[in-house]
Amino acid sequence: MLSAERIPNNVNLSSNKRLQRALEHWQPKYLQWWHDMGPQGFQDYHQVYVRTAISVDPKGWAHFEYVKLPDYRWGIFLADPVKDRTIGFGDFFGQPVWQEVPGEFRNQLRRLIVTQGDTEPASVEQQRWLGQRCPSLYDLRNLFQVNVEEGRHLWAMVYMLHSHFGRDGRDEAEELLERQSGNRDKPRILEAFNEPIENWLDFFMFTMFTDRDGKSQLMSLSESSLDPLARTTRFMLTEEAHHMFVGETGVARILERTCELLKEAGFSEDVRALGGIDIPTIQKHINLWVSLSLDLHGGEISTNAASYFANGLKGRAQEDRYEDHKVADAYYSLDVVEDGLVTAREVPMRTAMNEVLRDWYVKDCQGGVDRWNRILERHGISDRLRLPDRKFHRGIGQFRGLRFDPYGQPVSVEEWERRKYEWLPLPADKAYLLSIQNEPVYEPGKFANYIAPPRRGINNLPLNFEYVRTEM
Ligand code: BYC
Repeated sequence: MLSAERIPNNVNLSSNKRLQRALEHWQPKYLQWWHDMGPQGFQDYHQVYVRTAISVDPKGWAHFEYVKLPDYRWGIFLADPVKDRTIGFGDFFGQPVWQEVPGEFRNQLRRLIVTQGDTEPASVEQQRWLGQRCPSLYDLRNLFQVNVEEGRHLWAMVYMLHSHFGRDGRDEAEELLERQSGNRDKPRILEAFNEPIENWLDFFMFTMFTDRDGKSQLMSLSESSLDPLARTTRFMLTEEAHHMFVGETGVARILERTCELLKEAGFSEDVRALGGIDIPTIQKHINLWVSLSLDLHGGEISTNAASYFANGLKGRAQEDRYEDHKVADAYYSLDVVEDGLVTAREVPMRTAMNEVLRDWYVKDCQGGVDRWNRILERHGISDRLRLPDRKFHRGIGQFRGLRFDPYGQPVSVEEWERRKYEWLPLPADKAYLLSIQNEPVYEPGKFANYIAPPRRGINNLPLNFEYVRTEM
């Protein structure tokens, strides 16, 4: 039987026989998936100092211990209920929230939950080889922390499917383990989750920008009228914060080291000659991961988004900050492409909800880039990093297939072909990054040459703590 000790939870698992039966069937398949598609080379003989959520109060979810990865206790948690919560937006504004899925919204809700759920195992698959190129034990431990929590986020969505969607939900839960990132025949649903993450600059950019889409999507789902979905995503957000910390500080530490190397070389040397990562390469990776993550917000004009909002399924981030929660007759001024030209057009706000969330996302990303630029400024370096324009390198929405430079200026096919590798990582950039990451750094307290140590260790432990140790 599945015990609360094995699966920490606050959903009364021990008295819910139906959920237990569904999970008993699914869990062995999950563990097999984790073994085959999870961190490669660290399943059998390594102990990792990770945080396990054992309850939703701050003490319980920040519980640290050494764990063998396959023995991690993936739990199921909903944030505490809000008393007398009512629907916060859309056509049913003000009515009591739902504890069960209304029949008429079953398909839409299932689709949202499956799309969210699909990203979680996808990211673990994308990152599964990184441990073998890690810049330090501290970073290795952070990678695994992110991985086990993405695994737990999958559990959170599977809990929703098993508890609220019957047979269909159980089938969907199995399919979440069958699609595979980058697989030509059964790929992951959203495009960014099929991109390879081969090096640690990609990983830090992914956790900075793609996990931040996780944040914006989870914030909007945490407004949902389906209360169990709102509560489960609210708790997921607490874990998401650490993932973005890993991304933002990871890039910050690379930048810090790049600045030091530049200074050592009297600002004249190509930083690659000193084994560092040059600023243009960092900018190209920003351009790549931001454009992929902008796509994750869906089309600018979307009847799906309008319907999610109208039906109260998916709101805006921080819905209570808005005055008008029905948004029945508001308009949004959007850049559209007409006859090959970009022009502003007013569209019904409900159809522009993906763009409204994208606005929130871009602003949140900008804050992080500003903090990176302060590092350059502090070192007296005049280069600045920037977010690419929203039209650049888009694969979804109106700008899909059109060509714009990172400043948002249209460019011809010839110019794009000639200059795209000024803006996006070139195969040779990838080869360079792999070359400096070939040798993993497994010695406690040591860091690869291209990255500065962090300011402090995990859970107030020193930097030379053995965050990942080999089992005797
Ligand atoms: N790639 O009306 P449209 C995270 C499809 S990340 C491929 O424009 P909609 C995490 C769309 O499905 C957050 N296809 O879009 C981060 C539709 O298909 P159909 C994940 C795409 O539906 C790091 C068609 O294009 N959570 O948690 O308004 C590590 C037209 O759709 C893409 C969610 O996404 C794409 N990028 O919005 C781990 C929340 N974009 O109907 C985890 C749930 C769109 O023609 N998902 N399409 O077959 C949603 O809210 C919505 O599905 C989307 C799309 C925002 C993704």
